[in-house]
Amino acid sequence: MSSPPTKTTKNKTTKTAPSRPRDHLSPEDHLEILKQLYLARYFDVRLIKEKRRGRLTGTLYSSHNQEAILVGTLFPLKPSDWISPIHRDMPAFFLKDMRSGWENPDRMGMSIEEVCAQVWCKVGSPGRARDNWSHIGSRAKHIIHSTSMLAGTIPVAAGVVLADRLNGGDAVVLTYNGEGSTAQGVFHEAINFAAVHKLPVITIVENNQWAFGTPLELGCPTPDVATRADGYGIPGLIADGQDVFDVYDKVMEAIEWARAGKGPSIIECKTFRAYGHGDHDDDRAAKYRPQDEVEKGRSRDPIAVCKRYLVERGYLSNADALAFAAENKGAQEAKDDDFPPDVVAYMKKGVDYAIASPSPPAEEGGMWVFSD
Ligand SMILES: Cc1ncc(C[n+]2csc(CCOP(=O)(O)OP(=O)(O)O)c2C)c(N)n1
Ligand SMILES: [Mg+2]
Repeated sequence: MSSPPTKTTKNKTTKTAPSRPRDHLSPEDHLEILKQLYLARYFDVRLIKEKRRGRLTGTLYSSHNQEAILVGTLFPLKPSDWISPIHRDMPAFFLKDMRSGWENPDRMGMSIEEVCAQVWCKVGSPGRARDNWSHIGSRAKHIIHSTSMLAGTIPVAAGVVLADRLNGGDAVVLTYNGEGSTAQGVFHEAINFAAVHKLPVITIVENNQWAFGTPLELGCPTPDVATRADGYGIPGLIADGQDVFDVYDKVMEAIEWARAGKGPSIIECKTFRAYGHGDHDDDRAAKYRPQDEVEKGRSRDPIAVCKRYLVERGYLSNADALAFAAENKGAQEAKDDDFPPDVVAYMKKGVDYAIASPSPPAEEGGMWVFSD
């Protein structure tokens, strides 16, 4: 077997490293990536505010502080590639294939209207009010339906790309998982299967240090989840989950490896869960997590890290970097003025659509459950 592209190593960011995948991105791509970070953050901020106004029911699972993982993993994909998001990844449903145009109805991602209708439990949502969150998918858009069984989507993803390969395709699949899900038996079985059959399954582990109320050291025997890749003979990469371009580089490396027929990879993105497990857990999380740990974990805001890099590279002026200041602000502090107006307007379309949409009729309750 040929050796993996990168051994399991701690992330080392070298400013002058030649020809990293990011170096092939245009200045416009760099600015688009920043814009998408703002959008993912604004989605979260806006929903938290809506919930506090009493306009939403159900639980919100915040991706605050983890946006660089979503944007950095989705940006390198081809439209025909597959994704398999779960509860922490709600913006992934609309961020997928945004490079084909935010407003493009044919792009291979869900519209902001569909995703907001899902959150508001309205007609026009993929789940038609059976859930307010991520239990959705779209075969047409190549988004594998999310389930609540942690790591349970990895074998499904392996099957999807196996079928694609048998049909002559070259699609890869990104599966999203928290570090907690790596303790599941199915995590091992699915990656073992993918490794044996050299399937293009890229397992993203969002290591945010907490699995509900369980800290990393009580769920994982090693601080680096990526080392588990060694047991399957596949690459295990560690990315700085606060740095969208480091995530992008590592995912590109895994995609090239997978498309060349060499098989799966695990990419562990180091990050920190900003809030409680869900908004129902915020008050408890404030008690079970030491305040200094939370402050440290939130101190490298992915928007700030991205902006700093863009300024250093000359893609963003200092004045433009200062124009919007969403970074290092909680949902209550952040105002619409802290975000680019097109980001606010895009989300508003989704929210307005959802609020104006009717609820599904009660008779629909048995749909998809009982056959006629
Ligand atoms: C097999 C299984 N066990 C338990 C649960 C309940 N549960 C839902 S989310 C969660 C914590 C997940 O933590 P992690 O995988 O680290 O993801 P995070 O929420 O931190 O993003 C648990 C225990 C579940 N959904 N599935
Ligand atoms: Mg976690």
